[in-house]
Amino acid sequence: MKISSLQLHSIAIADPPLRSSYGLHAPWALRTIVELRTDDGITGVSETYGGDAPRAALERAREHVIGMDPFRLAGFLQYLNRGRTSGGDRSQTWLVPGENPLDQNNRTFAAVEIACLDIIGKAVGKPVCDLLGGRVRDRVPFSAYLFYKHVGGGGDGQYEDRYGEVLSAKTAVRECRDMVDEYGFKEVKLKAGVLEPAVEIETLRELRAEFGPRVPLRIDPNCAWSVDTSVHVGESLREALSGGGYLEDPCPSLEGMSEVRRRLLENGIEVPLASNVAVTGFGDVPKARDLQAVQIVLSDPHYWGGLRQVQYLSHLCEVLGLGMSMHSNSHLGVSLMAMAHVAAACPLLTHACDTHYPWQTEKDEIVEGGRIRFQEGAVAIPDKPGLGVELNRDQLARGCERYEKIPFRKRDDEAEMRKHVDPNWKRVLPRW
Ligand code: GKR
Ligand code: MG
Repeated sequence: MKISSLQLHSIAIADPPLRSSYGLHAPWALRTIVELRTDDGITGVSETYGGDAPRAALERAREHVIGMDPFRLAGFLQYLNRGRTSGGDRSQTWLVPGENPLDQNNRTFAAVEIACLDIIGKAVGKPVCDLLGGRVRDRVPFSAYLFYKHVGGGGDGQYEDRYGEVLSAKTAVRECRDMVDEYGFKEVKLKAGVLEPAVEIETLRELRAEFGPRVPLRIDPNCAWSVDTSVHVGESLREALSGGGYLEDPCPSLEGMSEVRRRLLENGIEVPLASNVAVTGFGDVPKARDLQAVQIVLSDPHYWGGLRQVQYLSHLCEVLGLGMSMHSNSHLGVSLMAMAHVAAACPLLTHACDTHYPWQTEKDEIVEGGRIRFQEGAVAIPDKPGLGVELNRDQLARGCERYEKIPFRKRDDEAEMRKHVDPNWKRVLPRW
């Protein structure tokens, strides 16, 4: 079997004005849908970061991908990394996920690997998770991912603004209630680093009061806090984060997080620290462990180099005595299914995975049959071969049309913040 065609579909999907310490989400999020076809007529798909740079990197790989046997993937990673020197800052401290050029090979490989696994699954009649050694769970738990936001549903103004403005503790609790009632999530994450720490502390406490100790909470300011502020927040949230919660990337650098952890432990506070900003590759994991900077590593097939790499990461975390969960970015159903398949096949998955999926809408979904359903906060692994999804051609074409109409080709939350909220806004770390 050989790959005979590679098609790239750049799409735009409506995204509400969500806030984070990176800035503001643009009205459209960009994604690339990768479609591979084999000489015997099997098609495989994947979804990855959007815009010019990821597409150009996939274009550069075309020469190697065409003619490649989809079963022979290891050589492709070698090919991408030929002549590459290690080093450089691959963290997501300063660049939003998907924008660090040093990580592009992993992202390119992941996009091709996932589409190849979809092909292989269809060829042998097995779901992708069962190609990865087999599932250890049939249903993959995801968490409610709360954002502070401005009014608006994103896109061209024709999208429903389901949650309205959320810039206070009270409105965040309302947002959470709505999401939990609709999707049945059993864990909750708050994207923080947006409002004064006192308001974000209040938000977590109110969430705890509303949902009780059986719903673990996590808070992620994407490095917006100094070490002192992180320690203060950790102390203030001792109770709210107990019982399976965590503090995610409170401040920049592994060294900073190590100090936060040490000072919290000295005060008898056990809250674990998680990271997707400082730990983005295998080389970071032993250091994070040795410094006791990170107790939970956030995987993500899109930039850790695909599904198998996430499985290796799960194993490594287990060996090193760390926990593992999964990071996300704005995405549609193809990504959701790739995340679900690999999470189903990871023996170690200590916390529900993140997902931005509730922030996107049926109107933009490109998989046949509409949006993937959550049952009790989990995605069930379908019995179909491969990823278990097919592309809806009309919806895909609409996504491509939207992409052609919009004026930007990369995610730039800082620029959006300056355009819509504060003309002088800059990403300052730590902000508080
Ligand atoms: O969507 O604004 C966002 C998030 O801040 C996202 O880009 C982060 O990568 O979800 C992410 C995280 O956990 O850091
Ligand atoms: Mg994070």
